[in-house]
Amino acid sequence: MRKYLQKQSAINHSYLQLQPRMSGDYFSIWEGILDAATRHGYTPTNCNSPHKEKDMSLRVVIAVCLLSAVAMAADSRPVCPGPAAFGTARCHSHVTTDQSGNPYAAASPSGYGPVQFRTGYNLTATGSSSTTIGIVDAYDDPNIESDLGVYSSQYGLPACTTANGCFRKVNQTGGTSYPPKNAGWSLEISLDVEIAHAICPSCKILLVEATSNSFTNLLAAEDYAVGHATIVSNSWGGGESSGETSNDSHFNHIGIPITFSSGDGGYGVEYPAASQYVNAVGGTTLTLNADNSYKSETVWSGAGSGCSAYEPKPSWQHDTGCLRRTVADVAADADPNTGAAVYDTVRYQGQSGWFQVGGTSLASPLIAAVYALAGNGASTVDGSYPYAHTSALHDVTSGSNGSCGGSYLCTGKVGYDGPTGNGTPNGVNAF
Ligand SMILES: [Ca+2]
Repeated sequence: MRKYLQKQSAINHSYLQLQPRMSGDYFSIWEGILDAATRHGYTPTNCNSPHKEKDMSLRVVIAVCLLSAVAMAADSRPVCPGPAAFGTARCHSHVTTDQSGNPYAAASPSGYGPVQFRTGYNLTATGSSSTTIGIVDAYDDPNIESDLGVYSSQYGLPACTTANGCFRKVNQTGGTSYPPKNAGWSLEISLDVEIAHAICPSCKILLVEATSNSFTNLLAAEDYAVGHATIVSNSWGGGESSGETSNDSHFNHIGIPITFSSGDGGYGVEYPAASQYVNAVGGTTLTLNADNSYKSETVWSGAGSGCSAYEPKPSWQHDTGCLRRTVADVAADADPNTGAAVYDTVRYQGQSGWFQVGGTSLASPLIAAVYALAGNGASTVDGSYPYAHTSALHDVTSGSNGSCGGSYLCTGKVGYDGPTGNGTPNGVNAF
């Protein structure tokens, strides 16, 4: 659908005529097309009903619609520059862009909000104020607390502020002398914090800002987060290296689930998602019904997956395609086209306001917050729990994130597969 729209919009930037030929249950097909167009920012106008065209087969149906492309987001781009240089990490968020490839922001939200994610993933609990979701990112977002306030107001969520004890922002040693501001990482921080609050509105949030995107600083921030949070979410990574297992001690904390986004470059493995001690979170394209209930999911093409070159295989992984650790363990929505509405006023590429953001950077805080809702983290060992509770997950069985000879390592399959692990949340019982 997106490719079709983009192709058409290259011809006419303001309006395009949508005129698909349909057979079968054409009314529901037509409805689906209009729904997809709307989700991509088009406003359908001057539509007629599907009708059979006289000169063609009786099974062929024509319907016509003009779609206003005013609010269209054409594609997406990585928020952080990359690939990450050796010894550094990049954030894994992707933001939707306009026709010129620039990030697109608006005065009102576009993309999924709390109701969509919570209804879609069958999440009804609101969490506990004795649970703290730790979020580790690089650099400072000076506006995060006020931006979270706008997000909460927009969606009717409880306020989460320093004053009411819900929100806390610290540097990597727990102090309040913050690192330099960074626009890309600020968008990442907005995504992480707002999604954590959306999914677990009663939880506390601890944002730990590393001095830079070096592993040295990010791991220091990780240490602080693990010492002061119940669950820790991370949406960053870099290439694997032979010395990586020497950093694994930072993640070896039984009873504190640590989530890491699996990457945003498609088939391939990144660290720390590769660490045997973390929950590697892959990505999907999440489609919802009109009432926001779950409809379907496929592999998101950008999700990282595959065999680690260095990490030992955890005892709970039984797939046969990797001698060592396989990425991922679980997954959640990550496609920017079905991405989250994110409010960020730190001007990014000339834009501020409501962005639509995806990447496995969205999936990681989402899964961390589901762990928070489950309230069971202290009983879990690393990423093992979902492997023993797959009946409470949606199994993703289609889509691909690259070329691997059609194997489960880069292809959605029945049961475990690389890009989505054991699947996505269907309630909290797998966490
Ligand atoms: Ca699967």
